[in-house]
Parts: sequence; C-alpha cells; structure tokens
Amino acid sequence: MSAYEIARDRYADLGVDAESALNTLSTVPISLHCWQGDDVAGFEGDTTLGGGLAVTGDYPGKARNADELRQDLRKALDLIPGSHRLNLHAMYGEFDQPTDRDAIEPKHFQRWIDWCKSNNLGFDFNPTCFSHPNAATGFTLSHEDPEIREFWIEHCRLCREIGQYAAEQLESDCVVNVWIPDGMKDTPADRRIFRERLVESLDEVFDQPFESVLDSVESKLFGIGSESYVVGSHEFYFGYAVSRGKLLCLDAGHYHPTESIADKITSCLTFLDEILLHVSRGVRWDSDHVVVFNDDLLNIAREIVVNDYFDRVHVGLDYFDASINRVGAWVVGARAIQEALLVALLEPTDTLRSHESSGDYTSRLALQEQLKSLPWGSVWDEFCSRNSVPSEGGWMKEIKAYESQVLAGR
Ligand code: RNT
Ligand code: ZN
Repeated sequence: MSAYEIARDRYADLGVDAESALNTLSTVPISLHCWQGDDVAGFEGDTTLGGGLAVTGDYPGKARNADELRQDLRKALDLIPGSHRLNLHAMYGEFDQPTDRDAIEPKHFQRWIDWCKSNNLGFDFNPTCFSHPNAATGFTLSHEDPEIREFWIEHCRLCREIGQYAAEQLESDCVVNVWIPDGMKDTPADRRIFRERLVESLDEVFDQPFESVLDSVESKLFGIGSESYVVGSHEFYFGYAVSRGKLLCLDAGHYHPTESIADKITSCLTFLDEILLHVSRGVRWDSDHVVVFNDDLLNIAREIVVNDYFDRVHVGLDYFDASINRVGAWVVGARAIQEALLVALLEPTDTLRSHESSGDYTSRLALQEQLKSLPWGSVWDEFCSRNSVPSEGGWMKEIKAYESQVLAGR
C-alpha cells in the first residue's frame, strides 16, 4: 500500500473521505497577489511606496517589468497545485506613455488579461490609492479637497470598468477590492467628517452597476502614519458593505494582534453574501510576513470548510517580503493556505459537532488533539502528485535552479 492509501484508510476509520477532500481542494482558487513579485513597485515609473506600506529586504532578482513578473508568476504557479487567479493592482498596467491613474483603460491591462487566458487564470483587480502625489497627504477618497477626491473616485470607477472587461474576456467574475490608506498619525479633531466624505465617495465609485464585478472594501486598524485614526475602520466598512450589498475584505493583519479573522467569518456572512480574505501574517504588527502553516491559518481554513463557504469566501494572499526569494515566497504562502484547507477538509466535522451538541467537550478536545497526528502530509503529497507539481521538499530545488538560471541575470 502506498503512503496515501494508508492515510486514506486511517481517515476512513474516522468517517472521513480523503478522495472527496482532494476533489474539493482542487476546486478552490487562490488569488495570487502580483505585488509580492516586485516589492509593491508597479510599472508606472519611479513611484516610491506610500500608503504606510513597507517592504524590507533586498534579495536579488526582483521583477523589473511585466514580462519578468509574469515569468516569475508562471514559475510560482508551476509549483502550486490546482488552478488559481491573478490579483493585480492598477499600478501594474503596461503603459506606452505616462498615464495617470484617472486615465487608465482596459487596453493597459490587455496583456495581463491575455496572459491569464492562456494560463487558465481568473483575474482580480485593485485600485491603487497610494504611491501617488495625490495620496501624499495620507488622504484619498476622504480628502478634504473635492478635486483630489474626484481624482480617486474616477480611478476606482475605471478599475471597476477594467474589472468588468477582464471578467467578460475570461468568463469569470472579477473581485475588485478597494483599500485606501486614509488616516491620521495623531489624534484627529474631527473623526466624523472624513467618514461622511468616504461614504459619499464610495457611493459615487459604485454608482454604475457592473454585472461581473464583485465589489469589495477593505478595512484596517492602523498603519504607518495612520496610527491614531483610520477612516475606513472595520465598523465603518462592515456597515458600508451590509448597507450597500458589497463584499467586505478581511485582512488577517488588520486587527488587534490577538484578534483572529477566523472568528469574524461567520459573523460577517450572517449579514453579507460574500467576503474576500486577504490571507497575511502579522508578526507583532501588520507586518505582511509570508503566510505559513500555523494555527491562525488553520482556523481560517476550518471556518471556510466546516461552513461550506467555498462559494462565498474569496481567498486572496496579501504579503510582501523582499528578504527571501520572491518566487519562493509566493509558493510557501499559497501552498500553506492549501494545506490548511486540506487539513480542515480531512477533519471529521460531523463527529466533532455531535460531541459538541451532546455537551461532551472532553471528547471534542481529545479528537481535536488526535487529528493533529494523523498523516495528512501523505494526502497532500498525493494532491501535489495528481496535479503534477513537486511535493514538499521537492520544489525548492526548482526555485534554486530558477534563481541561478533566470533571477541571477537581472
Ligand atoms: C494594506 C492592505 C492592502 C495592500 C495591497 C497592496 O494594508 O492590506 O490590501 O496590502 O492593496
Ligand atoms: Zn490587504
């Protein structure tokens, strides 16, 4: 018997069907964030990273243009089992002449969309409301100057148009996620006025309906330069999303450090149809470390699985680390969330629930502990092999080869 068959039988003893776990896992796309590949630089020219975002490290070989970024993404995708999505920021358009954010068009993203088509990827999109002179004061959609607000409103509108265009070409709905950095370093005198302006601006952004765009809004607790006040807080966007029928984006790094987004998923989906996750890993703060397989991640995956939320939760990655091989960083994070989903899929949910409903919390706890030593790694290896990608311990040598053959030449 193969290691997989032995594992499959162990799970069967607990009433868990490993085959069906594998089948389900293969249907879950992960939206791969383009910005891990070039330290959130984009292709507009010499932009400096703003919005309080910070990337540390100077590992050699970062993508310098769209062709290199696509090449790197392709390499990462070759090492990640399953079929996935691209998550692109507006600053990654391909412009033959300088094009400001309020003038972007679908044609600037055509090569990305074509690439998604030929690589069988979905396409998600994001307005870039940072790293721009009009965001220099730290305010965008809630800026006190109506002209600057209008600039960002137009940018976000155009992004939704591009999202619709991409969705039609790829025949797959496009999540367009709006995150803005707006906030204050120090205690504001008036917290209300910015929030009132933000509601108005967002309503203008979303004025035109787009059939295939899934509009999403992302909250944040604090940022560098917005330590005392963030206009788009969790309560703000939760209320906005509920009242307007939008998706809410829960970023794992955007809450107090002991707060987990896992616990928020069922609460949000009690009132919302769908949500987006930005799977990230904060270390002491919203540091956007590479996602790894840990309890936080497992708890997120478990919520998706036990509630059968696969159609209602969109899973995207959001981190940026320039201190390690950037392609390897994509692979580690994407595989980690897939592994977490697999582990959750291999749990005997019904048994755990029945212990719970009979008040037998000791059996629930004992079973939860027992599950930790079950051979899910053999099931994961099987998933990798069925999807023709290397197993754990196998893919790193491909990263090394890519590093010497491709990245070293940059
Ligand atoms: C910032 C948000 C946002 C960005 C990306 C680049 O705190 O998490 O999602 O990371 O849009
Ligand atoms: Zn995010």
